[in-house]
Order: sequence, then C-alpha cells, then structure tokens
Amino acid sequence: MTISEKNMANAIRALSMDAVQAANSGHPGMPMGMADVATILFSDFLNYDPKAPKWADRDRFVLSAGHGSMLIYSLLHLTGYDRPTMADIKDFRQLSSPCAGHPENFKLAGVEATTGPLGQGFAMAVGMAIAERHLNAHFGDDLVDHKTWVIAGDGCLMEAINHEAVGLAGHLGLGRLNVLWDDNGITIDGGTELSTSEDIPARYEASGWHVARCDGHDFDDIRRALSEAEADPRPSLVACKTVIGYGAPNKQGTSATHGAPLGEDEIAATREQLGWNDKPFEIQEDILASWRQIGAKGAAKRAEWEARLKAHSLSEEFERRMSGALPDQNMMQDYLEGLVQDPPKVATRKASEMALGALTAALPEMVGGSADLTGSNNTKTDSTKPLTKDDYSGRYIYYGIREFGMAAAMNGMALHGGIIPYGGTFLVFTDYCRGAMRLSAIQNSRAIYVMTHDSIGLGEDGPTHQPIEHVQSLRAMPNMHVFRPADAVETAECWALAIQRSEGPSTLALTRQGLPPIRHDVSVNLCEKGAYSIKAPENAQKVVLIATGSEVSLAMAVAAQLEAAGVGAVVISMPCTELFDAQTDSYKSDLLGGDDMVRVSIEAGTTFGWERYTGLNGLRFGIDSFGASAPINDLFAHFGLTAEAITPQILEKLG
Ligand SMILES: Cc1ncc(C[n+]2csc(CCOP(=O)(O)OP(=O)(O)O)c2C)c(N)n1
Ligand SMILES: [Mg+2]
Repeated sequence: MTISEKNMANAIRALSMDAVQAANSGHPGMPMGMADVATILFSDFLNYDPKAPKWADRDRFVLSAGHGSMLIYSLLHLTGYDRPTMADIKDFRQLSSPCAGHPENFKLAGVEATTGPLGQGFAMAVGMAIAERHLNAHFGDDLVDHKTWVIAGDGCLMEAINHEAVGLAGHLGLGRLNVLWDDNGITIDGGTELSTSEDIPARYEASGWHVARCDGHDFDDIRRALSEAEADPRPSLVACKTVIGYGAPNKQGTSATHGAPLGEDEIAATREQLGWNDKPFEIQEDILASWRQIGAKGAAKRAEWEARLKAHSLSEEFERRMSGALPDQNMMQDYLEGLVQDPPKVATRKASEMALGALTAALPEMVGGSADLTGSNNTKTDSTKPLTKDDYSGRYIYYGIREFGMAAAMNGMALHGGIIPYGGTFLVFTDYCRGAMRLSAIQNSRAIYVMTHDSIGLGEDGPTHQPIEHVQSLRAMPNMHVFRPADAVETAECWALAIQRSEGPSTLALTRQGLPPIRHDVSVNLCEKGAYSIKAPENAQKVVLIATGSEVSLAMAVAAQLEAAGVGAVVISMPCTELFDAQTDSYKSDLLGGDDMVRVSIEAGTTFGWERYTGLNGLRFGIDSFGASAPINDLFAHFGLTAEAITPQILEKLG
C-alpha cells in the first residue's frame, strides 16, 4: 500500500504538536506549517543516509529556523537515524534528551549546525556551500559533489546578517545552495505586515539569486519548485507559501501556534481535522515503514561514493582533511628557530602574517579572509590565492564589509569539515561578529579570529576603533580561547595552539604597533600553559607584574625601574587566561606568588576582572573609559600606561 504524502507529513505534525504539549514548551507552528515541504525535501531531493550520518559527501541540511526543532527531530526519527529515539522525542526539551530546545549539532549526528539565533543557520549554510565548492575544486566530482539545503523563516530573512549572507552567496555564485523560505506571513508579534513591507524576492534577485515560488501545501508544486531550484546555476530561494500551524483548525494561520503548546482541546481537534487517529508518540506501522524506506534510499549512493573514495588517489589526504587531523603537530618549529636568529621588532599583526606564511604553506586546509581589511589584518599569504566564483580552488575569501556574515560562514566551513577557516577584522568589531563567535564556542568549531588593532595602540582612529572591554568580554565567553601575544615568538606559539585546538574557536588579539622581541628561547611553547615567567627577580622579590600583549614590554620596563630601586619583581606574560586557568593549582600559585607579594596587572583595556589574578589588594593598570584620538605615545602617556607613571604607584603601595 502506498502511503499518501499527506499522511507522511502528518506524522511530522503529530510528533511536533505532541512533543511540545508533553514538554509544555516549544514551537509547533513552524514544523506543522513546513511538514509538507520537508516531506518532499527528505523524500525526493536531499541526499543522506541515516546509517552513516557523517558520510562526507552527504547533502547538508540546516534548519535555520531553529525554533522549529521538532521538524528535524521528527525527520531524523522517521527516516531511521539511531537518535533521536521515540523516548528522546517524548523527553523533548528535558535534560536527559538530545532533543534540546533548539537543534544542537553536538547532541545529534543528523544535526549539521546549532541553530536558534535567527539568520545564523542560513549564513552558516553559505559557509558550507563555499566549503563544498572549494573541496570540489581540489578533490573533484568523484569525492565532493553535494548540495546545501536550508529551511529558513521570516525571521532568518529579516535579520541583518541575511543581507551579508545573501550578498556573499550571490557574489560567489553558490548555485548548490537552496533555501526554502517558510513564507507564512507570521512572526511572534503577529502578521509580518506589522514590521516589514520588503519585496524579498526582488532583493534576492538583485543580489544574483534565483527565486522560485510554490504553494507549500501542494506536493506537486513543491516538487516543481525544488526541481527548479536544483537546476538553476544561481543560489536559489524558494518562497513556500505556508500556513503556520497547518492542521490546527482554530489556531492555524496565527501567531498563537508559533511558540506555545496547542492545548489538549486544539490537539484533539487537529487530530480530527487531519484524520490522525494514533495516540501521541505512536506512528502507524505502514507510515513509519514508508518513512524508513525513504530513509534507506541514500545507502546505495553512499556505498557508491565509498567505493570511489577507496579507489581514489587522493583518498588518504581527503580523509585526513575531513577528520580535522593535522599532518604534523610541529609545523612551526623551523619557522620559530629562524625567528630567533634575528629577532624582529614587528607588530604582532605582522608577526601573525609571518606565522601564517609558514602555516598556510604547510596546511592546505587553511582558508583565510578578511572583512575588507586584508592589508591591516595581514591575513593574506603567498599560499592563499583568492577564492572566486570562477576559481573556487583559491584559499582567500574577500568577505567584503560583512563581519558577522564572515564569522558565520567560517562556522559553516568548520562544521562542513575539510577546512580550517581564519578571518580578520579590527578587534573592536568583534562586537559585529559576536553572535557567530558565540556559536563557534557552543558548537566547538575550529574557527580562528584574527583580530588586529587591539588597543589604544592603534592611535589616531580614536575611541570608536579602540577596543576597551573587548578582550575581557571575549575571555568571559565559555570555550573561546583568547590569545594576546607579546612578540613575534609568542604570536607563532599562539597560532600553533589555535590550529592544534580542534574542538573550539580561538581569537588572536594583535597589535597595530611594533613590539620589541621579548622571547629568545623557542625550545618549548611557553604559551601552552597560558602564562609563564619571563623575567626572574634580581633583588628580594616583592612584586609580581602580570601583563599581556603589548604591555609585556612595558611591564619589563617597570620591572627594570623597580629592580633599580632595590625591589625584586617577576614579570609574567599571560597570553591566554583560559589556558592558565586550566593549569594545576601549584603551577598557578607558584607563578602568582603568595599574599606577601604585591600583584600588579597591566593591560591596555578594561581593568574589570583583573582582580581575579591580582587579588583585591593588588594594583590594576588599564583603561576604564573610552580611548581618545591621538598619536600612540600621547595616548599611552595620557592613560598612565608608562613605566614612569606606574613604577611610583607600585613603590608607594609597598610603602
Ligand atoms: C536573533 C534572534 N532574535 C530573536 C529570536 C526570538 N524568536 C524566535 S522565533 C521568532 C520569530 C520568528 O518568526 P519566523 O521566522 O517567521 O518564525 P515563525 O513564527 O513563522 O515560525 C523570534 C523573534 C531568536 N531566536 N533569534
Ligand atoms: Mg514566519
């Protein structure tokens, strides 16, 4: 017996409304509205194999409208993924379940990206589509030949990041990216006419996209529109006209179905309306069997691909890259040894460029870029030719002035696999990237942020461009490693640590201004422990100076003055507080000294939080206001960040 597509879709509707009701929390409207479109996508278009969810050449599917999480949980269960089980779905939104409120890629193998912050799933999918074309250019159609599909809502299209993502995808001609827009005319506050009168298809067309339309409840029409999307060489938006909460007779078409359980009465009425007689969490055998058959279709394609991989001359390199393993853990050593032969006095942004020269030559998986600050961020190397619409083999992306879009695309590339993305802008504009940086951290993705112009040291551009709270606020973000290296050696060491960190993002905070070399021994990566002593006391020790980045050389100058006054001072360079915090108690207390020491922090940013290391009795030198526009030396003097200003205050404290 063939099961009607309507009944297949109704299985999604029933699971979604019942799971939300059981949790007494969640969003039934979107899954119920998009059930028909998703049924066609998962039946006739998407290439996937529930038994091999990480098969490298699978199509990528991103539910950008992450609040509709029950849509993907239903689909994964129905098509035969190991998880979620029906028990997992019954426990939707509970601690014990991988069916979290919004989809989390680290909880379910079938979830490609963590979504929920509207607009970001779409923008990550752009990165996945870039990754696909790039790897295709290097490994060929036999190994890489897949599509990226997205379901996005009105909210995803309204967010500012959408402009960046659409612009980038159109410019790069990402024809294998297909976005299915849940065009239901409803958001939380009510009808979309409350807040928008934009001609969305016109905007997409003007950005180089193809736009198709369909009735999102007419299976043949959906199939036609998806076929058109697939065939068109441009990225495609399919406007699927749908009714939110489809099937709920009294609530459908209204925002009442968006984010609240339908209620027992409405659920009973919906069962009647849909002709769905099964109890909650029970799916008729023949309907489930039909879904499982659909899910089993991809196994043959996957097996063919595996056979091609096995026979392929590049199989080993392809598998290495997709696994994220590095060819050599020690690829910086030659470069470091060369560096100390003739230690350069360079800005750490320049040192980063030098380190990147070595890294990008050794690691073909690195794909760099900048949000229109290539010459300032020093992110481009000889090994990274531009990646363009005409040549996807390039390894450098001109992201344009799209910081948030860049960061989200980097996440997409990292999640796709086979690429280690890095991208630059000014540190102050991490505020523009922050939503995506946070998702890098949540998703454990190896995205590396090259953030230059890291303090008032940038000079005349003034307070709008001078980071104050940025380094500390990024340190406050869980799972983000923030590196602020002090010279060229530390910069190379921090780059190595960022690259070796396969399970999370890193931010490098780099100077515009030149810095003197402070490190001359490169036998061990001293940055690995997050902080280390760079100068031992000469007199009886009374002071511990803790500094980062450009202020390490300042701390050395302060220490020299203290020693001249007979006061012993140790200088600690602390390039990464997260790594330091992870050390043993004895390492930390040995380094920071006992309570008899005056501990002093020096960092050209907020002093907020530095009492964590100085104690309340210590001294903290930094900047707790916005900066100012002036030449660099005037600024450091104005804000009291000179040895002449700092040393007397320490001596006074010592009494
Ligand atoms: C960046 C961001 N802002 C706000 C929200 C809260 N939110 C979740 S869904 C939603 C409405 C989205 O409307 P739409 O995409 O049309 O979804 P639908 O109501 O059609 O399911 C909002 C404001 C969010 N998840 N992310
Ligand atoms: Mg909507």
